[in-house]
Amino acid sequence: YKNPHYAPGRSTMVHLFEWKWNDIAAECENWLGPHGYGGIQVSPPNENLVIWSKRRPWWERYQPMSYQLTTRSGNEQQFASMVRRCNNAGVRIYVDTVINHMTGTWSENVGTGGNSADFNNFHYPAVPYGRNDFNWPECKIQESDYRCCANRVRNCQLSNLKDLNQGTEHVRQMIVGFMNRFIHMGVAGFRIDAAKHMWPRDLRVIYNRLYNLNTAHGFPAGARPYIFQEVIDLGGEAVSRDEYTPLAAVTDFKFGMELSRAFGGGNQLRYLHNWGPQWGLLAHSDSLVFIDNHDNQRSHGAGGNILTHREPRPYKGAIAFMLAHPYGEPQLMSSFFFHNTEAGPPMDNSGNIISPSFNTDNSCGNGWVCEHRWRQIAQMIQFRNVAAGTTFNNWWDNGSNQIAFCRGGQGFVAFNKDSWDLNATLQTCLPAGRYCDVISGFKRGNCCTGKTITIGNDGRAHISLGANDYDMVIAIHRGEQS
Ligand code: LM2
Ligand code: CA
Repeated sequence: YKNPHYAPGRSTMVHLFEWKWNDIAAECENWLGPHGYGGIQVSPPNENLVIWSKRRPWWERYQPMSYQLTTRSGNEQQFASMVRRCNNAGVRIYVDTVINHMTGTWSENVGTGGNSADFNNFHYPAVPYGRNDFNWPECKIQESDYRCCANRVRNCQLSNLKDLNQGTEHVRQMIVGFMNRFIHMGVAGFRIDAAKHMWPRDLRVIYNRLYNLNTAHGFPAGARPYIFQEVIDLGGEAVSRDEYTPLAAVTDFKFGMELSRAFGGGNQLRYLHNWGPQWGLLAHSDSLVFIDNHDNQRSHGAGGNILTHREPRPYKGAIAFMLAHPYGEPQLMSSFFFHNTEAGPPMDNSGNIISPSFNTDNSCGNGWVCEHRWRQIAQMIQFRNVAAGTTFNNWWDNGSNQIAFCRGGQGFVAFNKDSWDLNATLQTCLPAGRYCDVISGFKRGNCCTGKTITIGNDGRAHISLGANDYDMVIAIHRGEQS
């Protein structure tokens, strides 16, 4: 369950938060496929409660009404067509799977597929679920439970959402059936929402009943789905991430917290020389890593001081470090702009999501940030793909915030977060030649629109990275030589 099964030569998953299925299919063909992306995390595809009383917040999608596949992102047929088109473009789909709970109690009770529920009686006829499928008697998770009481974290309600009992056979069957429909349609795996709030022993039963990935969609015979479990563990809680790593991969929230601290200014970059498990991060093969996610970029979930698109310079630095460094299975966030942390995606007056538009410089419009299209981010995907399987070597630092490292003869990066220029001749692991920096520009024909870096016969290169340069990074690799 720890292999994302990316197509050969690809890496990195992007979370296209609240995108519509048809738009994702087009994005696979037009952008993600051609730029070497490995996969996409999509928003929950199953019917959710429509919450007009809060002006259709993004979080209504974490309130399941049924397992019918009708949401603001599209219907089942559009979902299936997206999976087919993305797989054809070499890009895998991973489903955000909300199986810990059903909707909370609201004054409104109609879902995106037209179904409704009788909250007081725990009755969700469109699944169907009834009273016996939920943990009973009802209790609500209190802040103090996280320190003391694993039992309550698993069996009480998270944010008042009706808590399913995954220990019962009926609930297991409904969840397994729901997930297997996706595997049949050709998805490559799942994000398990709120995994911390479910018992590992129940999740194990569910995972073991899943089909192998569909060979008709290009997966090897016998491949198990990639599963990454959302467990927020910054230490000191009754539930630990270590209970989940024996099952499948786990989201590592320390990763983004530490890199945000380093690139945001709270810690010196030179300390990153031993980045990885020595920083208290998960073992490489267990971890799904990211800088920000849809929760913490708006202070939900783990919250905290996390870099996002709102602070583009340090954010691009942190992302470049994540993608250049071999540690972890990286995920990118692709956002919509918001002022209010509850606000849903760009929508019209009827609540329909408005598609992104695309500008001639490849950026997005209509309220979409599209971090995955930023040149400095998209071109680092190719860096990661070219450097795949190589070692981490030639670490250099100046004793504070200027650092550099090389990737086994394939790529080299340097960062300058100091308030003075970096001007140094550094040893790289690359063959002699002229390389085009993929951060400051791109290669057009034989010409480089950004900085060109020349590596001599001794493997050394003069690196200059001004304190006031537009970006704090230089990255070169063997795929962009001139
Ligand atoms: C997650 N991971 O474990 C998601 O990443 C996170 O986005 C979800 O919370 C959460 N679990 C449940 O799936 C979000 C959001 C909450 C929101 C819930 C449910 O962060 O604020 O709770 O989705 O929509 C909302 C209200 C809350 C209310 C609750 C129940 O904010 O005040 O509780 O709905 O109706 C009374
Ligand atoms: Ca639970």
